[in-house]
Amino acid sequence: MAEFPCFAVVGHPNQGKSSVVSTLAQDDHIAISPVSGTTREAHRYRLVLKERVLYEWVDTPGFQRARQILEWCNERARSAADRPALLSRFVEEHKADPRFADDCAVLTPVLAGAGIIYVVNSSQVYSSAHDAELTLLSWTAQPRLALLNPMGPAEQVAATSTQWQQALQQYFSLVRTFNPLRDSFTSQLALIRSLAEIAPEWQSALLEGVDALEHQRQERHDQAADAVVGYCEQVYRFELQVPLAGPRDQLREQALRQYNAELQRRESRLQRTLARLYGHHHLDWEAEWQPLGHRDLTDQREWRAWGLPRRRLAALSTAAGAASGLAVDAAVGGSSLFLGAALGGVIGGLAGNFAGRDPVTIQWVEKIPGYEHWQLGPVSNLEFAVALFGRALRIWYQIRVRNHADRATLKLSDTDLNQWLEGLASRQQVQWLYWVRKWLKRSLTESEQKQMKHLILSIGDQMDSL
Ligand SMILES: Nc1nc2c(ncn2[C@@H]2O[C@H](COP(=O)(O)OP(=O)(O)OP(=O)(O)O)[C@@H](O)[C@H]2O)c(=O)[nH]1
Ligand SMILES: [Mg+2]
Repeated sequence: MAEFPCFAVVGHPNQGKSSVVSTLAQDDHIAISPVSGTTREAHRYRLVLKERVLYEWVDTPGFQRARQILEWCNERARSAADRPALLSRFVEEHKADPRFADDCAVLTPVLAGAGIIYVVNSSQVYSSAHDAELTLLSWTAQPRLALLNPMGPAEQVAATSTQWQQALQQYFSLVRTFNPLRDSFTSQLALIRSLAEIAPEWQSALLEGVDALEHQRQERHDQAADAVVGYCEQVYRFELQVPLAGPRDQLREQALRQYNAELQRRESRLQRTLARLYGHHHLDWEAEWQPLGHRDLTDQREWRAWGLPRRRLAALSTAAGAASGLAVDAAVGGSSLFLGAALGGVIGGLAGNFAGRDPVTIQWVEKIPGYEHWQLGPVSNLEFAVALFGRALRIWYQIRVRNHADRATLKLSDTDLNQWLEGLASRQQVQWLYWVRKWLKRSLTESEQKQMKHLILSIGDQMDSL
């Protein structure tokens, strides 16, 4: 056995094998495609943390001629004990034969000691071709687990599930369902724990790896929360000065454009930072953000959509305003009374406070003769501040829950964001608003930023259960 756990991910072509490897290895460089036969050779991917190899996953091509290999071995085997050696002999004799190139690439790592993860698209029908693959794999006598990857529609998966369970249970002591595109980090760790059950020699290494991954994830969240706090501090306090050189109206427009461009640049930087933190190097940001490039963030019809509904925001803001200092916890303290009172307040009047106000301070500064200019910023409107912050949290959420096998373009929808913000506990919303209001007046102190970060982390924990 290798010094670290090593599992070959095998099966028919186009079953999601590379997807499983990509998610488990947290590597988005691995080729995944709907074209059958994408993986042509076996590739080893190590998950390394702090210079220690936690696991090695071997991505393999799909089986092609399992039945012929089975026949070849059967003609020569005198007893079951001969089978592993016969398989090795088969590979030795056929490794240069192009007809068996894929099958030899599958069997080689297993015969060299790798454990087996057999992946099937459980929405397909079980066939005798699978029989041959399962028999061959059982002959290697390596630890093995079967993964049902529910790739098709739920009705189809349900229709074939009994068939698969009955067939696979004959060859595998453990059968698990795992969707490499969607299943959560917790499910990924559960899968690794299952591997620990079937491979006693690697049990402690596999479980130590799970601990290390959990620790790494907490660190990532921690750094992500720092990045979000740093981003808000920067964009809220950002000031742009545009010197006078033409008619005022034109200059104002030009200044707004520059200001928007700067905000978008900073948001893109935040996306990249967060993506890198979670090991994503190929997120399709360009395509995703292209349409937003044309949006004018200072057009209220646009940015209002990203925050909380106005009435809700007004009520929460009142609640947050009435809470003072650290008493915000005590004041809100899980009781809905306080919030209820706020909600029952003069909502219309409060909402009027937001209406028609510019999202940022825009002023004509002409104190020094000959140096007149427009100054934009800092952010002065609560709705706009919430919108910017909400977008940052939503970007974090999407990266945080994204599996490395998922290559779809990231999409941020305003309904999603609204629903998600509304889904937070009222207490969290009030606390959040409390800090945003404060932030609009001045920079947060170091200790206030820590409290803000703490709140962001608790919002993040809620995200995982959404
Ligand atoms: N909807 C859905 N699609 C999936 C799932 N798993 C994989 N796919 C898609 O299925 C296709 C094949 O996935 P791969 O991971 O490349 O499959 P493979 O078994 O490595 O394929 P070969 O290398 O060609 O043998 C890709 O388009 C994946 O995005 C899943 O759980 N759900
Ligand atoms: Mg593949």
